[in-house]
Amino acid sequence: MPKNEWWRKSVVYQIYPKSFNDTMGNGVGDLEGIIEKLDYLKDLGVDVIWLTPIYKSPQKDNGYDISDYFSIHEEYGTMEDFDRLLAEAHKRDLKIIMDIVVNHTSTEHAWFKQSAESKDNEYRDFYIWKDPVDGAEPTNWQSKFGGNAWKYDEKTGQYYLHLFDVTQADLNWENEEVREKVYDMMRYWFDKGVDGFRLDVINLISKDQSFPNDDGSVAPGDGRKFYTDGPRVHEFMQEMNKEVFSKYDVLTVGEMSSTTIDNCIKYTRPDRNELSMTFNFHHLKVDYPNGEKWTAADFDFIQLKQILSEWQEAMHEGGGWNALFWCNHDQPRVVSRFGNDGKYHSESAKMLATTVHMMQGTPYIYQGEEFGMTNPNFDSIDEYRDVESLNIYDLKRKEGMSEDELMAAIKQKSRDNSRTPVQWDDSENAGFTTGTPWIGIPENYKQINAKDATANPDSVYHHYRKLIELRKTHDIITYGSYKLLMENDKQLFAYVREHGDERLLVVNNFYEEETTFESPVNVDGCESEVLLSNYDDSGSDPSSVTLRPYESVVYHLK
Ligand code: TEU
Repeated sequence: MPKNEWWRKSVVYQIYPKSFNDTMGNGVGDLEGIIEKLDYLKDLGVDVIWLTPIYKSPQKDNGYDISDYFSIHEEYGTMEDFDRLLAEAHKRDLKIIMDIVVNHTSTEHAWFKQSAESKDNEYRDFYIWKDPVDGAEPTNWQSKFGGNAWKYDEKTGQYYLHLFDVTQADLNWENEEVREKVYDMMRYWFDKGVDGFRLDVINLISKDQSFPNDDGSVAPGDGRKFYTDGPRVHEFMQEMNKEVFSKYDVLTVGEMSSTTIDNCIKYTRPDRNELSMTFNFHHLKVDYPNGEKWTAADFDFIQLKQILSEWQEAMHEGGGWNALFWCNHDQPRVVSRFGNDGKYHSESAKMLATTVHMMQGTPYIYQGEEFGMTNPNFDSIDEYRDVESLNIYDLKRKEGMSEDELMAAIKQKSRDNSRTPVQWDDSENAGFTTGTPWIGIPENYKQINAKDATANPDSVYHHYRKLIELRKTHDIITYGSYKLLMENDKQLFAYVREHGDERLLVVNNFYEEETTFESPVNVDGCESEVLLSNYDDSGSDPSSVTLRPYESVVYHLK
């Protein structure tokens, strides 16, 4: 039975400030814009707000390239604005967690600028510099955004490592001084009163110090096995916990790239003193055929169920804790991805919400998800802004991929799918800005927007409100065990949660065709009630049910 920390019962709302709400008219969201919407978030019922990076940054990767951890990016406002945001949130009993990016900094960060000055600069060892090998890159590792992960520096004749963009240089965690500086920075934000951190790609900080070439067994120059959940990562997490987290009552969620269940149990089991919970992405690769993201493809439903269920069961068993989510700023919109963003928009958005919110863990809602925002379907590369999409476009075109094939993949997979402005209402620019938005706004804002959704009691928004409320009123959602039912069924995602003498039976039809559910769990003699459904007339007897398009029902059995 997990311990009773507050974050186990919380629901987190993710804000991507750039696209949230603009009050200055410059086409980019800002902190004041967040303050303006705090009451909206309070009404939704969430407990915690996660802000993606708002620090000073050249914005090559929308803030994941930080040039100063102690100041606010000027388009978003000032430190005074931040302090006010924190105070206003706390006044409403809403918590705020910051995004901490310490695998890398921007090459504009003062540490990197010093480091690049000369080989004997006192900051040289803050980053990972290597001599050329046979006149070329030190290893064949590939950057996550395409191309080799090492960049040659003319001035000092060495290469630096960048697992992401060339402007995002990896910090050298072997250097104790780096770690101390990072912990100081973390304490600065906690001393200000923030309630937790989301730690960007934190499982990549420990690199294999022999820096070997990748033999290409997964993909040419993949490299991941030499830095993912690396040799000293748990040691570093325990040190960070001891030096920082243990001194505060906070939520810490690690973003874990290509991780394993065993490692995530280690990161989150309370007695190991590392993190509160982890994000993993295995369930969001079910539309990457053979691991390839840049191909337009359908998703594998059986695999989706299998992966989510494996994590549910193993984390429960191992005493770890999951962050639950479909959406974030790096992923396409879920209703367009695994649902139906046309005729069954509302039914499928609600069904998807129920599927993930009834699982064990802490759910995260990404801005706009709560009323079913969709992918924008931009047709031309000129409409995309994301560094990853733009790099990949150049690279794949050079490799000879056809324009049509590539654009189909980008349309489906681009991170910009989730980065279009929040559609607040049906006025010009969806009420996001009075200026020119930094990225286009999908046409459907006239039908899909927060104003209509809050006014309509049958909306996706109100379904999310109910899900949040259920989590607060039923302990079984937080503590119950999980078991997948009918694992090979091609249409139904059904599972059962169990806690004491209570059970929740969660039955979701993932498709447009009707199907029948014959309960494989014995429900004879049980009292059964419908806790939640996306149709208003679902019957309360789960023994044999015909499920309509995207129908989703939660039965409470006692
Ligand atoms: O993302 C890490 C990460 O590996 C991804 O989800 C990434 O977007 C994907 O692999 C690309 O195919 C985090 C942030 O969430 C992301 O926005 C940043 O760009 C990245 O780290 C670098 O800081």
